[in-house]
Amino acid sequence: MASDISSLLAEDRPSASAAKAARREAEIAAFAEAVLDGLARRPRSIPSRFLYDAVGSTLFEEITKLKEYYPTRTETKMLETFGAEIAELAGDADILVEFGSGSSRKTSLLIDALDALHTYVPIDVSESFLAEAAKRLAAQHAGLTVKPLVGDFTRTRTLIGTPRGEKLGFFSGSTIGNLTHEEAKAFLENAAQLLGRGSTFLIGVDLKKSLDILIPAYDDADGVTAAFSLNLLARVNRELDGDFDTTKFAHVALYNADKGRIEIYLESLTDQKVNVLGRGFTFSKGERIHTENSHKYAVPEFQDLASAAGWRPVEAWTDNDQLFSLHLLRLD
Ligand code: SAH
Ligand code: AVI
Repeated sequence: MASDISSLLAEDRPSASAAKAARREAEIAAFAEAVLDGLARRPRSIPSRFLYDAVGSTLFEEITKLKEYYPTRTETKMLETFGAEIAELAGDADILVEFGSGSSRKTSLLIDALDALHTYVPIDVSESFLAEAAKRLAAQHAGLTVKPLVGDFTRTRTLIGTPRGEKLGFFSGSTIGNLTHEEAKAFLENAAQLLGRGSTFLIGVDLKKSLDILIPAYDDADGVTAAFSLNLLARVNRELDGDFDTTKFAHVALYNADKGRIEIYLESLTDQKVNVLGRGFTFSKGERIHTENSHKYAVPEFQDLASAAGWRPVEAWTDNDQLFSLHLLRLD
């Protein structure tokens, strides 16, 4: 990203296409640095935010519809059930700021429940997907001002163009689980700066559970999650002049009980050499690239993390099957 965050509202100005091109160039440079560094280090790893280009965002939407992937339908049902209670506790919030908004589909439930709301600020790194979702939300909710911001939510330092007002933050889908505990704490501290004193923050957090449920959610029978992971290598080929043969890597999802997280890897199926931006990388059969973590939390464990970052836990809801949790936090 050229700066921490950019407003898609700039699209209305004549310099819009130049700003968009600059953002794209900066994002490709960041991707190149992450891939070249990540493939050179041991163990090899590439940060999960690069999974979300236009193709990756579309594949993630497919994941949310899988029978094995319980988080989206569970959280949606919880927002339907507890929406009024959440709105009551969020008080007079008139600005909703969503981190990693994706399709914003669940957000409509929250928007409908919040009477005083006039502005919605979705933040996402996946630019074209964000622009489409913002347009759809504005069309669905008459009178709501939608101000999309494109960028990395771990590096967002200001909410440019956002009016003053009482803010409710929203971080859905357990995307906070894609951050390590240290990264999640730093994210929550930064969000406190962005949202300000008196604000509330609603966070969807996946619960620890049996591996019979957890593993298929990250390794589905139809191979949609595998396609989502492998798109990272296809993205390297598209954007960084790479020559990965995606049929020679396999998606691997395993649970690390010590760290309480699903870990996702791309594993080389053979000895091979791959080129990226003119640099060669050799892979032995079985060698892996770590592409994602998805941390799972018990309710008190997440409340402790939030408290350590300066947020006061106000309420936590879980579904009847104890699959997922919603946390409401306040910044006093
Ligand atoms: N909240 C939605 C989408 C979850 S998928 C839901 O619950 O269904 C995760 C979303 O976060 C994607 O849209 C992805 O593009 C975005 N994302 C991931 N890492 C990001 C980062 N570091 N900065 C900004 N957006 C990020
Ligand atoms: C976006 N995030 C919360 C998803 C998760 O469950 O960790 C990403 C995902 N990766 C594979 N499947 C889903």
